[in-house]
Amino acid sequence: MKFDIVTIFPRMVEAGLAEGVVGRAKERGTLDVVVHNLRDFTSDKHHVVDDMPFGGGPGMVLKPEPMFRAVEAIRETRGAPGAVVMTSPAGRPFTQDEARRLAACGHVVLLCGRYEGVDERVREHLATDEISIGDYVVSGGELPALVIVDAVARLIPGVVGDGQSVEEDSFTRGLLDYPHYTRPADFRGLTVPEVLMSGHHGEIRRWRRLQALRRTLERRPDLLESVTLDDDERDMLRTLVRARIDDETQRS
Ligand code: 9D3
Repeated sequence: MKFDIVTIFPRMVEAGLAEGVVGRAKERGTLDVVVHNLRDFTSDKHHVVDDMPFGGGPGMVLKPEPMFRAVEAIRETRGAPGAVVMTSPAGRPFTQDEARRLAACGHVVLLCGRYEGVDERVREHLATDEISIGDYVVSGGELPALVIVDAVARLIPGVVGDGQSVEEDSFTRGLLDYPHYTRPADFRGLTVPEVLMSGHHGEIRRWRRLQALRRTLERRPDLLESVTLDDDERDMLRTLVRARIDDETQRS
């Protein structure tokens, strides 16, 4: 999988790519990531990347020329990308489905926005996609780009090691994760659910599925709309819903 990231803060992006799962995949060559300094694609003496907005108003706007020149250079040296993603608070929300789609592209260019915005012609004629990582404000597209690279990279075979499972990831399944425990079995009087110490693997699997369903029902009931459950799980969910209704009846 190839990524090219265009930014005015290349060191910030490099730092985020150096560690963990992504850092190791880069070292092994499973991931090929190049970070480009937007300033390198300016043609003026002072390497200016931004300018005042036409029509007036606060803040500065990233100029179109350096972005276009950066993507043209990437096309020539690295080949034609499958997607040119602009990070933007006005983009489509990033989801696991979107991560899967980008992973299938093979080569993704990420353009990091900054200041008040990016010239609209970049959005219209250079980017193929415009993506937001959620409804909160961060200072620029660098952290969002790192989030996108991480989520997409995890889906590439060989990026996530044996120890960690992509298949069992909560969003792969569509449910929230079940609770985890490790030693000691008694920590300051706080104990571990008996079933996990029982060695009954069938019962443990069932308990975990029940806990995952309970958590999802409590915290993210919206996820239950689009999840596929087997007969057993549907039964568990019905029981959980009934228990909650009973609770409520008792309280009122
Ligand atoms: C005044 C309107 N602001 C838009 C909400 C201006 C503005 C704030 C922050 C413009 C750009 C930014 C920088 N943020 C991003 O570039 C960004 C972002 C985000 O802030 N939240 C979620 N996803 C993303 S992707 C890129």
